Amino acid sequence: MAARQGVIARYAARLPITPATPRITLFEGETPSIPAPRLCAEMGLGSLHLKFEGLNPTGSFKDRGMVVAVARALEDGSAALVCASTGNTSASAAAYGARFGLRTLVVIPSGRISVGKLVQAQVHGAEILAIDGNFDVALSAVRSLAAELPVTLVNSVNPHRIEGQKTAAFEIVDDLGDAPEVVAIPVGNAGNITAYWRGFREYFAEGLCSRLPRMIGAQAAGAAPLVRGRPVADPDTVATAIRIGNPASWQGAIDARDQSEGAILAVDDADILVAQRDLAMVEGVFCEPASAASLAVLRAAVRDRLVAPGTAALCVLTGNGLKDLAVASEGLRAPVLVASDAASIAAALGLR
Ligand code: AN7
Repeated sequence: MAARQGVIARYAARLPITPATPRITLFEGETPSIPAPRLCAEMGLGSLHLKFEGLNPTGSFKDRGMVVAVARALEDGSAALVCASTGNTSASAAAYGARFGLRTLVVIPSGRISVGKLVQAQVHGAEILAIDGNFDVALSAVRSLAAELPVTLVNSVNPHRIEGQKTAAFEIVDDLGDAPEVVAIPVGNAGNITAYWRGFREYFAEGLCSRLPRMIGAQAAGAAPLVRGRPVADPDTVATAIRIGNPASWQGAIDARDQSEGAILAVDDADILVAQRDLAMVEGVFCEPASAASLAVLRAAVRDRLVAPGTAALCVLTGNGLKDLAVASEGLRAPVLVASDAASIAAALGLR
């Protein structure tokens, strides 16, 4: 295995960088596609891998696109990064801003991002404002702000974000030897499904994979504008990362769905939470609720026969489970208090 390089150095020839673009990195990307044999058997699939993006430096896939956006911002002499966020974009922007010397300005929907993500942005020194409105309102506000001021918008409407994120598709093919037949992926603002589809198409066009995957997108039932075919004014879901009612990359998601002969389906919060727990209990991988929507949608697609037995499938797990402990801890039993001697511990465990 070659030494870690990070997204820009590893895929420089396939990214929108110039000789003057600084080759920055926090060693993002190069995340594993982890085999999930027990969930694979449960669904009767041919293979199942989990692309665990929670292992990126700030714990989500956002770092792949952020490094490219920040490198270009530095090249352009920008003074600051600005974003709206459901949490992960702001955590990533704050880390890269801190490391590479740019102010980071964040607008979040008040009370609706996980504490872990908010604290990440805070510890990295971002300047954070909360609005009494949802992500869609916050994004609209920062788009207007960035149009008027010499700051760089680092939401996925920044095309360099999508370019960086497409490298996850390259890695899947590089690691597995070909594209999966089906890729299940959560969809919020729809930048990531757009990026994966672009990445697979670029590799396919160069003959680096023999097939294109069908893209199966997952939206939370209470925040499913792409499934309903119109924006949702008041999106709601336990998966706060994808609590988005009017995705910026709407057309990108529709193109990925239609060109790949895939689907975008709604999954209930209850099914998302069961999927999160199953991934942790059965495969040893702890992802955040939005990420678990990919397993929930794959299960639904298998059940509804959209995905046939024997298929080679992959779920994109976009963020780390440690991001949102409040949701994950609901319904868990507290540790039993015992005396500190071995006999008491053994007795409490039923070992004698
Ligand atoms: C864990 O951080 O929109 O469809 O502001 O954090 O590309 O938006 C996060 C989105 C999936 C959806 N999984 O990806 C933000 C933000 C996780 C996420 C998505 C997000 P897109």
